[in-house]
Amino acid sequence: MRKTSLALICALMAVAVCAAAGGDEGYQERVLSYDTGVATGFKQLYAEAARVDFAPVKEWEVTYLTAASVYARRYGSGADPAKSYLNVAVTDAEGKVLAQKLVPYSKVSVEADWLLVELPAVKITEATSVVVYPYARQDFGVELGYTGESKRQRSLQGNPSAGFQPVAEKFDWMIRAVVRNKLEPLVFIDASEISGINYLYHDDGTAEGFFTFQRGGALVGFKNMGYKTLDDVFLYGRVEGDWFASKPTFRVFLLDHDLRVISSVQRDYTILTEIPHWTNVDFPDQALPGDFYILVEPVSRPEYSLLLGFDTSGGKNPNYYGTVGSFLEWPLPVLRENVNWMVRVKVR
Ligand SMILES: [Ca+2]
Repeated sequence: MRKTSLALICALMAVAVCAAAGGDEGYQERVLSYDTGVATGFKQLYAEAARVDFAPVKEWEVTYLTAASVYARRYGSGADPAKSYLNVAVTDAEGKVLAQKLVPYSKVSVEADWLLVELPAVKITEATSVVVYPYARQDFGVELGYTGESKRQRSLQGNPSAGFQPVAEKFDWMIRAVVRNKLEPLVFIDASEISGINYLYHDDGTAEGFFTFQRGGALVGFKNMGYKTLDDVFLYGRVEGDWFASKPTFRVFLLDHDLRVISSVQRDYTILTEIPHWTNVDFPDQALPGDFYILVEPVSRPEYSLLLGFDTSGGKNPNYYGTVGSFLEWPLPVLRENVNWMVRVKVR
């Protein structure tokens, strides 16, 4: 009896783990490392670099490397530590540099410590290396910490011309990779910050769904009520697919009451992320006509898409699907009367 219930609990736990690992995974961040965290020694590298190879996180759909962490200490004197640099790079298996940063020696403590080096985010799909070139000298430099004896050699030493070899002493460099499964929004705009006076909108601030289009876009009508100027358009959405590598763009239009273009702005998908959030598109000092429309054309493709949020609190607002000059047939499974595109404008 006891055995049965234990087995049942285990089975339930397995199901729970599977559900957690499923497609709609939440935001996660990890630090990948092989070292034990306690330095057993330091090594000075003159014309060579220290390299550690990392693999993408298996359970994640996508792995982004966003920073490296290096345990190091500065020694010696004879040069200005603000004008000497170590080079921290991320490279692919062929040694091609994917991201890089020069870090002044002055950022490295004389006492040994972890140095966090933030890097331009890199999507890693195969073994990827973090490479640290200290450019040290005997009398002045930065030396790198290492730990214990390693059973699996992922620490290497060398340079691009001579090649990299596993470290002869079989230790692990104290070099770590900071990874995440999604790119976080840089700025969070709360719906309450874009509500009230000077903001026109039909949505209630929470998305009940998302939709995207390869042609045409979300069209929202606004009654002017005496405002003269448009400052910003805010939209709530997210991006998915191969947007990070392909660097697609989309367009936001200001249209007059006859759907003629007054102005338009093009933006990169990168102003959104895989986590839905509000982002703003600047229309600096744009004179407004009477009533107007905002059109957001996501220009999605099979390999990537920009999904725009919609709210279904309803209320017969002027929300449409269309393009410059025309309304198009409503493509959503949800009734048009119930949809409010999450598109807001700041006016004055
Ligand atoms: Ca809602």
